[in-house]
Amino acid sequence: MPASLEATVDEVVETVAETAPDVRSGLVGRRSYRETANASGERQLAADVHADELFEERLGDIDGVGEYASEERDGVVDVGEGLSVAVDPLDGSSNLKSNNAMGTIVAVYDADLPARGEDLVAAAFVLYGPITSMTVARDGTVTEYEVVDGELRETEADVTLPEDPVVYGFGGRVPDWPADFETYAREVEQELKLRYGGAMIADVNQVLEYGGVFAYPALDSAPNGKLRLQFEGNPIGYIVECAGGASSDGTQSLLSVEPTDDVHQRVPLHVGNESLVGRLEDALD
Ligand code: FBP
Repeated sequence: MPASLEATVDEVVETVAETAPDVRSGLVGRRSYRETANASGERQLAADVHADELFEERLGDIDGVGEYASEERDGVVDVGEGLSVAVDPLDGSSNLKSNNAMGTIVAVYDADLPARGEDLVAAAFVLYGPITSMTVARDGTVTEYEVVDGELRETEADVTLPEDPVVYGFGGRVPDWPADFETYAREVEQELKLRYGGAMIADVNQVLEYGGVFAYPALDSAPNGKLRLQFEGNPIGYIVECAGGASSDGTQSLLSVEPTDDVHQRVPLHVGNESLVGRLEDALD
């Protein structure tokens, strides 16, 4: 990557780390739903909107960032010239009511939005758990940090999925799973331990830590699943692949999925150890 792009990515990563404590402290008192829905028709919490405003203002201000898009707003915002940043400001925000983990996901594309996963130059997520951590994928490697007073302290230099998988988590109601996915799920549940918390970032971080598979699959009622390609599928696929795992929409890597002109396009999402994702693709054949 040219040095100027590297410098912009550095600034995006630092800005997300600096903003994470403000997002976290801003959760207090913002647990109620607003009258409005987001672009995908989902109810918005005051916390979703607040986090989106913080990221738009700060990431949009970076020289070298040209576009900003977020799950919480309809269109792509033109903020200058350069890389495109797509953000899920509060992933799993329905967990706020029950005071459980949530995350922020950031995708940095060297292309206009909506972009292909193959155009990503970096992706990262913040996990608001008992501690705030940030996991950053770039140049083919994944690094985990703790965020302390808005600064990054490295905790793991080369995050790699363990070879022996331990955990799985699958979203959607079981009666809504297509029969072939259910057959696969029944096999996996004989082998691994269930870990499903309702925030993808927290569930995927368990897969990065312990090995396994996370999926929000195609549903009978929603053939493209629930999660969004630009804000969730691409960055999470990129991070898991950089950590030595695999990603799939059911037939191909998430990074190869052709974007439509809808920045809120949904995609069935499956990530984890290569063997488990390979078996999933065989099962869905
Ligand atoms: P939001 O980005 O709107 O929070 O939706 C995404 C998400 O919360 C994921 O983090 C999670 O995996 C999934 O939806 C949970 O959905 P469900 O409530 O159907 O289990």
